[in-house]
Amino acid sequence: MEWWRQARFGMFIHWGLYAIPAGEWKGNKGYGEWIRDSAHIPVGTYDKFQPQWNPVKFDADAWAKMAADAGMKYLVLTSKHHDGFCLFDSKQTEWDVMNTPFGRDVCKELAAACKRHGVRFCTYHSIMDWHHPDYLPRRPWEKAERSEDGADFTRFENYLHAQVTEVIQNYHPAVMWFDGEWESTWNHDRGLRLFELCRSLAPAMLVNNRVDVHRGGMGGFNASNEAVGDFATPEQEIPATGIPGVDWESCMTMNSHWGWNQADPNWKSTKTLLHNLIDIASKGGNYLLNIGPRADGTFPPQAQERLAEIGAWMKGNGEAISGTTASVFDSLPWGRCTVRRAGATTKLYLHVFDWPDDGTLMVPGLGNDVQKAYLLEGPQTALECTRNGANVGITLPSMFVKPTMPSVVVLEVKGAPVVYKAPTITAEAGEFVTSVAVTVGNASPDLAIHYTLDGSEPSAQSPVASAPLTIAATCTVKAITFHQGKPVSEVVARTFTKVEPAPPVEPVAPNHGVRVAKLNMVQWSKIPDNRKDFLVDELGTAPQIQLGKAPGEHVAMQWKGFLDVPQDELYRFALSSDDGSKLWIDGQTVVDNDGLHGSIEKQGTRALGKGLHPIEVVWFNATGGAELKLRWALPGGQFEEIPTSALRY
Ligand code: FHN
Repeated sequence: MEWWRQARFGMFIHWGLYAIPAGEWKGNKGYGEWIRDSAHIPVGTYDKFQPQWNPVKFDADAWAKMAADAGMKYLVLTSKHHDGFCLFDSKQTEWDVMNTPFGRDVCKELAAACKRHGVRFCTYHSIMDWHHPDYLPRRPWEKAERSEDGADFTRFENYLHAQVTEVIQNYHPAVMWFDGEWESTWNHDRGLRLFELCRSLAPAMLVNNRVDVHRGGMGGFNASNEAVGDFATPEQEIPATGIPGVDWESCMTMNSHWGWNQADPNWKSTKTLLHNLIDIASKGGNYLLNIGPRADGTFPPQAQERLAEIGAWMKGNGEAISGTTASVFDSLPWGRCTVRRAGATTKLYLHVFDWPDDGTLMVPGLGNDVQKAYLLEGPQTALECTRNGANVGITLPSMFVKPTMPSVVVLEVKGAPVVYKAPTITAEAGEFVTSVAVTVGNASPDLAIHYTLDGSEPSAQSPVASAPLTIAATCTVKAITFHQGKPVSEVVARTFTKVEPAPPVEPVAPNHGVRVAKLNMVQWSKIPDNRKDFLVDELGTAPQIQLGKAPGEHVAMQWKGFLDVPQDELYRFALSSDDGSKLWIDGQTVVDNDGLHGSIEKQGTRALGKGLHPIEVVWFNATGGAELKLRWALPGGQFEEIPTSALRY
């Protein structure tokens, strides 16, 4: 991952037959790379684009150079998008770029050009395939024309593996960027097999999390611990914060379309694109910025113009992006921060979006003394710094006109950054039956955190937080940050409450397992309260609360029985599903993961007495992926599936 983390910035390229109609079909000009599905173009009609494919102006070196000059360290090309058309020479199909008047291997030429220009070549490969006869499901509007009869998804999976093998072995991409994983036929097991194929063929090659089914929608972060993939993939959005220890990349368009649309006027300004790049880097992520080349093989002029302007900014400021790590500040009113450890020194790159009217840039809560301060671009003239309590003010050069593009001020400090932040008080839950482990922490190692457990205000004389605390009686933890003997944050507080476990019930429940029923879920977007009115069919019993094979679409299920709780404790429950699901224990809602959504996990807790407690789970799937997983954990324990031995009916 190291090269990828250092890169911070890559080029996405969506190119294929869809560039020929350029977004227009029968007078509608709003299409992109989805045109065959969105415009209901029959596959036979769409096939007619193949003999028209002849991008005579395609120049791989020009593309790779534009990426390199813009400061992009890697380039992700669609080897195959959802229409199934391959931009590489595939022995598995004639539906590829070699069977066109162009007759040249785009992936091969671009991979070679990227190597010449120091850009890592990567490939986007769609799992969903609207052309291969064995891919299921069909587009709903073409089921009559393209019967599903004879379609064999396992045969398609073998085709997919064969093509991914071709791409890896012939073009050696640094990243396999999968997509199109959201339909009902793709699942975790298939994702795992594809992930393991990639790992077996190219152990050092990265694979994104869309090889699996847990990215949880456009937010792109894994919503389940079983998910595979090397990085998360938020799309068309930048997460509010980064997540320490989690690698992620935001992919975004330059206008409103991924594939070329000649009528799309919504080109983002270069200032916006730079703000996105800086914002993402300040949160520890990568920015994958998309180009949709035209049918003749050229980049749209608007894209070329923005790439050049980004490149000009990166020429003077790229040091503040490539190779940096996330900001040490929670937020900065005037811009963002990226960080670089350089031996005994740390460089804080302050990206100024809003040039302060009074010419003083205020850096909140910086504990380090500033060794040097200067503007990164230009002569690096020293800037004056003055400390004002916990803050540092930097006197900026007076400007006749405020800069429109971001400016970067560099602060060099000795050692690790020391940022005054309030302590964090974390625990698995705010309630407990016997005890709970509480961690009082902070980001900067140079700071001391003093705390009290009796509700009094912490002071320099209060104990210093080091190891996790074991709380066994209801109490309020209060904590404050000190630096060199002085308080440098506000006091934070959190109360932990000892609770009585819910009493067990005494049913006649001699059997292990649960009862299962089918519910009538027509048009559900969420689980109805009066769910017993929707009971359709008692299906008998099951050993655990889980889905059978290929549960399909437009379906709802209910599992009911008793949970056999081994000891008085506060239990944690994790319920992951696509679409909605809910967990009740003792008739109380413990996890609400309801609604129409991709595979996401929600958690809840309940204090339970040793013995039997009524348990009920309801799940439904409208369309697309189908998934349900219920797990539980004791305090401090790992989540695991609820065994049959703990279920009774
Ligand atoms: O359906 C695709 C879309 O065409 C495009 O490829 C984006 C970019 O990652 N991904 C999917 C939409 O989430």
